[in-house]
Amino acid sequence: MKHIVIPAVALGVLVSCSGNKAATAADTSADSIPTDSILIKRLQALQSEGKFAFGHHDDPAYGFRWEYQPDSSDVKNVTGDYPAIFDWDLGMIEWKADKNLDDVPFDFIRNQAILHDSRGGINTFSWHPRNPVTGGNSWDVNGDVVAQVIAEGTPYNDSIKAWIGRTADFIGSLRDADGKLIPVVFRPWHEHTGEWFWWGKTNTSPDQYKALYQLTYNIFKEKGLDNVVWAYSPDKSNCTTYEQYMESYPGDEYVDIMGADVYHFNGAEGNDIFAEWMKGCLGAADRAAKEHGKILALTESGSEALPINDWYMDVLYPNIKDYPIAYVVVWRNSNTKPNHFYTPYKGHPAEKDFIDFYNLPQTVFLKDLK
Ligand code: BMA
Repeated sequence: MKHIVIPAVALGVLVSCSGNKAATAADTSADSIPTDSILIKRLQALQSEGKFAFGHHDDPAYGFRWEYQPDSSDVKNVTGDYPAIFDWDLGMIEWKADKNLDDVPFDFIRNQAILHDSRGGINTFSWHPRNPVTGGNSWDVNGDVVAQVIAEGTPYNDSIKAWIGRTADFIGSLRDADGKLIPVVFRPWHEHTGEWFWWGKTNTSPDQYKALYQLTYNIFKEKGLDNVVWAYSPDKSNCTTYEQYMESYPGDEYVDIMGADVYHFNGAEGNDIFAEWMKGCLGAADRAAKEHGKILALTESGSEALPINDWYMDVLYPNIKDYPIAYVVVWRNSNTKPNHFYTPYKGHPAEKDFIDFYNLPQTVFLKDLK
C-alpha cells in the first residue's frame, strides 16, 4: 500500500494559522473546536508529510459521456478511487437559482459534499457570481462594479451583501448527520490578477479588491460560520513576482491559504513556459505562505484535453514536487463541451500516466484520507 492514513478525527487540539481563529487553552472539547481549524490541521498535516491531496472540479456530477450516475467519477473509473477533494462552484446561488452556472443542482452539490465529508473527503468551493451592475455573467467586465458594490449604503452594496449572504447560507447548510457544520475551503474572487472577471485586475484597484474580500469574510462571520477555510488565489497572469502576488492581499486575518491558479491551457505553449508560470506565481505563493504562516495550495491547474499523454507525471509533478502544496485541484471533465476535460477518462491515452501519478507516494486520493 502506498497510502498513508490521515484520519480527520485524530489530529488533536487545533490551532489555525489565522490569529483570530486560534483555539484557546480552555477550548478543548470537540464541540468548541471551530471546524475550519480541523480542516486547516489536516491540510497542514499533508504539507508536513510531503504529500498533497488531489482534487477535481464537479467530479461526481458528470464526466466524459456521462452525467449524474450514482457513484460515478472519471477519476474513480480510471484509478478505482475518488479524488481526495471535490471542488464545486456556487455561481448562480446569488440569483437563488436551483442549479449553478454549469447546470449542477445545488441540492446535488450539498448532498455530495456532505457524503464526501462523511467518508473523509474534503470539499473546496469557488464562486462565479453574475455581474451585479449589468446583469451579465462573471466575465462581463463592464460597469466599474467593485467600486460600486463596496460603496456603503448604495443599492449595489445592498445587492452584493445579499448575494454574499446567500453564498454564506449555502455553505452554512452543509451539515453532517449530527447537524455540525462541515469544514470547507472557500476561495472567493479568484484569479483577480487576470483581467477576465469583473473583480479582475483592470477593473478593480487593490484597495477595492481588499475591501470586497473583507466584506465577504465579515458577512460570513456575522452569520456565525466557523467552517470556512479562506483561500486567496491569484492567477498566473500578472503574477510573476512576489509584489504582484501580494498586491491585493486582503490581510492575514482574512486568509488561511495562499493559493495560485496556474493552467497549462492546451499545452501548446510548451513545458518551459508552464514551468516559468509555476515558478512565478506558485513560487510567490510559497514565499507568501512561509512569511505569513499560511497553507500553500495550487488552487486550480490542468491541461485542457491532455494533449500531452504524460502531462501528470512529466509536466505537472516535476513543477510541483519542490513546493509544499497541501493540494492541487484540476478543472472539470465536461459532458457537453467538447474536449473540455482535465483528467483522463477510461480509454483515454493518458490513463496510464494518471495511474502512475495516483501511485506516487506523494499523491493523496480519498482512500488515503480514510
Ligand atoms: C470555465 C469553463 C466553463 C465554466 C466555467 C465556470 O473554466 O469550464 O465552461 O462555465 O469555468 O465553471
